[in-house]
Amino acid sequence: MRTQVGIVGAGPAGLLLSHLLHQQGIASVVVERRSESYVQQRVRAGLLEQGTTDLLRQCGLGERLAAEGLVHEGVLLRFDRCTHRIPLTELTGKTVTVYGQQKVVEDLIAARRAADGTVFFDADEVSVAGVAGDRPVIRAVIEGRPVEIECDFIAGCDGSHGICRDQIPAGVHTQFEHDYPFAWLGVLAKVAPSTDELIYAFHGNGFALHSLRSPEVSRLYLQVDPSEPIENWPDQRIWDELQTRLGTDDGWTLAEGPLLEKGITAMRSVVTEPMQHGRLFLAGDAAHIVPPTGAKGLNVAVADIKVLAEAFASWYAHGNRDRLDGYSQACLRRVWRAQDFSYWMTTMLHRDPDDTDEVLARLQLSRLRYVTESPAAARTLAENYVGYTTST
Ligand code: RFL
Ligand code: PHB
Repeated sequence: MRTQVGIVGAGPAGLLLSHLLHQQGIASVVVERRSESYVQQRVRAGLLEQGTTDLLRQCGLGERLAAEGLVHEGVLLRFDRCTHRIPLTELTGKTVTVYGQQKVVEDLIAARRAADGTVFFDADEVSVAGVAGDRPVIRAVIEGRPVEIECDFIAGCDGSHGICRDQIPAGVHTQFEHDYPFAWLGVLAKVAPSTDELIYAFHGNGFALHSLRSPEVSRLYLQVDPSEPIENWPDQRIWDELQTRLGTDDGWTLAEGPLLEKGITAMRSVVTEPMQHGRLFLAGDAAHIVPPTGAKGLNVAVADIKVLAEAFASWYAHGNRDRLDGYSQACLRRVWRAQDFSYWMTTMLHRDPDDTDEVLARLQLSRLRYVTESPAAARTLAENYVGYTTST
């Protein structure tokens, strides 16, 4: 089999790349190791920056987004049992939209299907070879048969546990990594959200986040110890802890409901530099991971794909490799800005288990008060939260 761009991974990054390439008349094949239903049901991100929704609209994926996306003009910070609003739109002119990553993936799969795009789900033994030469290949076992796909280029969109990153030789790339001493327990609850805007809460017991998915479904998160098994968190303990951490003195109440899903995710910051080698280009979580507190992961993945799709278009239309050669450099400034913002939000809002004398907690409270009192500081948060576009 032959194609122009072979794509490993059918997450939002891989599917969006395939969709954008198709719109430029460039052929691609997507190879995914999981089943289609697994990929469509995986509960993850929820918050899209305006740059992301603009791109989705421009490439023909705006219809359901307009009908079901919840557009937000502000975000709430809660500490000392009080709520403080950061007016995002007033401060930046931009909005953010709550639209589950699952829906983005569903929309992309529907678009690829409508265009007769090739997406192989349930692929076994996926491997990649020859990225330093002229004819890289993706090999896999698909429906029990070995398949070899010859490509002009390979896009590694296979997430944080993928195989593509390992194709960059150790001496050629550097992996920057930082682990955090906390994890997130995330739940999806069948109950109307108790808030119209996201609430990020700092509490002595740890961080909590109240997000939304739809008028009937809430998404909530709790900071937990990364070593703690999910079995330690029966549903009622989760609600009790959410009530404690999100509690206020102004009469606000948190409605409880049945939990549809729950899972624990460790928090890490990772960046691979450069994000390319020979004919291999990494994008999204395959190249970088951010802690979720800044809601940046999916948005940075989409930003990578925009740059990469334009670089492929420039190569295939004009034979010009400059944009492909400059891909990594073009992406990394934004990646590090997202890393810094995510680190800043994370350390401002999580309770550090080693902070026994509570010095850090005092500093965090001071920072939170500053961010909610000073228009300059609030603007810094707002412009990063809605998506800061660096000048080159
Ligand atoms: P994905 O989504 O992980 O997709 C990678 C795909 O590659 C497949 N794969 C392979 N396929 C073939 N062969 C192999 N050897 C393969 N190995 C892996 C996988 O099965 C998968 O289908 O990466 P992608 O496309 O780069 O997308 C990145 C986003 O998924 C991620 O950054 C976000 O979900 C992060 N994130 C958030 N981002 C936001 O922008 N806003 C948010 O509000 C937000 N909240 C979150 C999040 C991530 C979370 N978790 C669970 C990590 C909240 C959470 C809890
Ligand atoms: C989500 O809705 O899943 C979500 C929202 C904001 C974040 C992280 C996750 O910072």
